[in-house]
Amino acid sequence: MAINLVKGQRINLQKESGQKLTNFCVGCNWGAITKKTFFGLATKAIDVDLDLSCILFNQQGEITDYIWSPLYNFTKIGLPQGKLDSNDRALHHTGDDRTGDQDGDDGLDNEIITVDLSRVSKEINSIVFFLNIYKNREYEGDFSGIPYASIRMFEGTPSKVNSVFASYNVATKTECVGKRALIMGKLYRHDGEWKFNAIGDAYEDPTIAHTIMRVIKDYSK
Ligand SMILES: [Ca+2]
Ligand SMILES: [Ca+2]
Repeated sequence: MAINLVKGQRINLQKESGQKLTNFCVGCNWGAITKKTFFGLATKAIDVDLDLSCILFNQQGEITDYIWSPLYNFTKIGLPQGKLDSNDRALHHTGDDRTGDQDGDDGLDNEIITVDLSRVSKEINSIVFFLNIYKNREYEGDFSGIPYASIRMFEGTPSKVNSVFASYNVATKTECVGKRALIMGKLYRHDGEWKFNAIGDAYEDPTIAHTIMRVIKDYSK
């Protein structure tokens, strides 16, 4: 049975078999909005662009590495160009999905960061995952307007889910109404073991740059 994460919950990365969860995917599944047109006779999909990202910190809480979409370029405000791999290659992002599921829930996650904890550089002490809504031309709303949006940790590959370890339902959370950014949670080392803290804090951040600055300031330790 997958763990249904509750805001603030801290969990051990231990499977029911007793083995440690080491190789897994952190993914987000969401759908485009279906809108009726022509007096309700036809439907049209409105693209929803969510972005899953993470920032890696050392023990001192200093930003050490990051993953966010390469389509973002914040060099003007002093943030580095986005990239899909961590420097140690332990984490990999499958790429920026800019539309969401167009034909209903396909059961697969639209953006995924694969994680191999055994390869994470020794200097990394925590990895904070977060989700943003990109304000595209079609959708400028909040999480509550999206038909479904969920985040989960699972074993398998981006195209095949073998076993869901934990999940968190974003679109149905009342605290996500009016919010466009979600600090999902943090993988962190504690006494030599990796653990996960389901932070679940939602914010009205207008852009991902605001959330990046927020994570660096408030979630680094
Ligand atoms: Ca996206
Ligand atoms: Ca999907």
